[in-house]
Amino acid sequence: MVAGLDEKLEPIYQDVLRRNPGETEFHQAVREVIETLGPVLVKYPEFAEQKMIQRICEPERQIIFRVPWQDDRGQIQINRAFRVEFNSALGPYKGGMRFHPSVYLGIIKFLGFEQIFKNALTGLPIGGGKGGSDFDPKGKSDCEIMRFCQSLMTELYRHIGDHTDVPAGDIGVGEREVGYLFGQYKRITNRYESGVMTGKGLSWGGSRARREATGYGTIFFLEEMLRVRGNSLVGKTCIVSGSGNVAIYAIEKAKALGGRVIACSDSNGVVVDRDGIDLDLLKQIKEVERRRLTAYVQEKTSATYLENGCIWTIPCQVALPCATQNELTAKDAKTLIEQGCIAVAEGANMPTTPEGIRVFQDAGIAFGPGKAANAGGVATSALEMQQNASRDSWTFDYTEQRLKTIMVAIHRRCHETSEEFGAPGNYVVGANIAGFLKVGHAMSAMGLI
Ligand code: NDP
Ligand code: 2IT
Repeated sequence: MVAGLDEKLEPIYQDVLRRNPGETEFHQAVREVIETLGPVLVKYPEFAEQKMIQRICEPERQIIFRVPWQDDRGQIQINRAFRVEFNSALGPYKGGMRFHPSVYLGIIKFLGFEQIFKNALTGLPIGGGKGGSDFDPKGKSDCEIMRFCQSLMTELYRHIGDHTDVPAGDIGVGEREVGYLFGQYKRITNRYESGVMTGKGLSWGGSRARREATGYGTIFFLEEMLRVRGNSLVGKTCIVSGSGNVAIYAIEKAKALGGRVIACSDSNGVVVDRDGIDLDLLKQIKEVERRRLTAYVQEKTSATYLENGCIWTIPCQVALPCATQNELTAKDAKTLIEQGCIAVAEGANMPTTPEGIRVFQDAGIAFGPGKAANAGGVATSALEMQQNASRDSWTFDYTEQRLKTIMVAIHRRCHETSEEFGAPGNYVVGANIAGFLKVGHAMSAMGLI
């Protein structure tokens, strides 16, 4: 018996454990959602009869395939790739592709599961899915990346489509990889089907503000959490983990709204710049030169590098985990609070451990869970699909304004739902229940699917 689950929910969770052995991240994501659904079954007993939670925990379809490719030395390499098409009640499966050596089925299923609720919260017509591969892009040449992407798409193309499943980027997959994937799709199918992938380049069907969207959206959500507490970002010291797509644009918007961002990181270490992170330099190193963060301290004397350091030991008022899952533990949460942290918004997916979340919530600090706070990326992907469907292209300002409106609405929906279900200000409860209700009602209307 696991503590914290009531008698109706416990067997559902035990069944998920039994049916999906070894997939610890998936178990964690499911548990975090199920834990909050007790009051939903009281208010909507039909969901229990319809076995709605059990149905949502089982992916509609899971695809696992071999990706053979040749490296620059002519050696044959074999990777494994996944696409988990989790739920299409609200629209085509939608979610990114992750290339990282840690990828296995349990990671893709946790991400796909989170994506169902996140996408529902956006209010846009997108279902939930996720994919990826255990391919490690680090140290690979451009040609190797291209050959790998082409081989992967040679299998994946038959499973996706603008009304079926629409992949995008995630860790290790950005505009370059989306380009190689989309190019191969177009070549195999002989169709310029723009809406089959998002995160495309601006000259070939991409949306303005998509690159910025996840990071910007996280800061818009943070601002709303601070606003309802009579506070703002102005003058706040912020730290951001990671230095990839989400981290860079979270830093950009936090600075634009008056925050002082003094630290960021990668998987090898932490940079602290007492003058504030130099965004032009960071973009040059990460987006243009694709180098490690150590290059930053070689250029800036105001910066120090903590090799293998933990970013959460740096005193701040706002913490923004934007790297990866389970990167912020209960110990880190306690350190942050002791040193004055008042707000946390998750740019990454599931970066805070369940124990860490409990520490934040017990201390009453503003905590924005990833499925709400980082929904701006996928929301802007849905706006990219809209532009593709109407063969249109919007301005940056208009697209950013749409993104902001969506993030404010997500915050409001989570806040109102947390109050309605007896946990005011608990955005974990609000996000899980609001997302679940939207998907549950749609599935219910469509019969036994
Ligand atoms: P990127 O590949 O652009 O950047 C990832 C960053 O996180 C890098 O700095 C990387 O460091 C660091 N990182 C990755 N894995 C680890 C690890 N195991 N330990 C420590 N650091 C790590 O990815 P994104 O910025 O796109 O994604 C970051 C997070 O945001 C992920 O959780 C992703 O799922 C989530 N997300 C992304 C969205 C998007 O639109 N891109 C949308 C919503 C959520 P290093 O270079 O050393 O590996
Ligand atoms: O986790 C996420 O929401 C993403 N990686 C973005 C997905 C998308 O389809 O834009």
